[in-house]
Amino acid sequence: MALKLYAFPPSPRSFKVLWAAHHIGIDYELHLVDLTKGDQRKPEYAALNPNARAPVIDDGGYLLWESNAIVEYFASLKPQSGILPQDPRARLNVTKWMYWESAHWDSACAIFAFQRVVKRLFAMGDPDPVEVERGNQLFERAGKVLDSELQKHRYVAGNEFTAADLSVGADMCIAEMAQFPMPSFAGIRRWYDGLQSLSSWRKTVAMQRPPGG
Ligand SMILES: N[C@@H](CCC(=O)N[C@@H](CS)C(=O)NCC(=O)O)C(=O)O
Repeated sequence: MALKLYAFPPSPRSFKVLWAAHHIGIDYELHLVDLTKGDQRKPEYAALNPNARAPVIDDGGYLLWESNAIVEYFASLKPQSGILPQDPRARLNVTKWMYWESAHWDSACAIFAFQRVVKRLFAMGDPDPVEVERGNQLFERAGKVLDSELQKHRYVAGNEFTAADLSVGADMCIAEMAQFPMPSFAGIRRWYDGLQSLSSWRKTVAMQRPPGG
């Protein structure tokens, strides 16, 4: 039975798990959670994810929500992918970045996503300049940390592509649309150019068009 992946492909957290599945070769059956129609608030969806948010997976009755946990689950299904190192210290270096993504990077990126993409999609008015400025400050603070690492090595957690790149990189799927303020971040730009050249990234981007868009 194919693993069921409930997602809204245009959104970065859904992009993350779709990209991870494509990158390491996880077969899935896509179930669209159309956030523009409020699918996430339907009672049958709440039974899968009580947070009423996407994504969630159902693997033969095993339910898992939180995009970073789903990426870890995929990695455990394909240990040969090498995206989660076996050595505990190397592995925690990857896990650390996934926590960082959830706590700091996602929060900064989400401000631009909401102000510049979601508000337009739902006709909720212009971006709020106070919120955009808060986003600029959070993005600058977190971006500096990421950029300095990416000036030292090729990928987020070292010179190998890992789950940390899938986690932190997925937020970049709306970098242009949401106008992330990153002109000074040469390390992030170089890394992001590399991500965009991956066939797994391009396959996922092709799914991003909003329903009816
Ligand atoms: N921390 C969660 C965040 C999930 C999340 O907020 N998903 C958004 C889309 S990117 C959502 O479903 N929003 C719908 C809503 O808030 O009604 C994860 O990484 O899976």
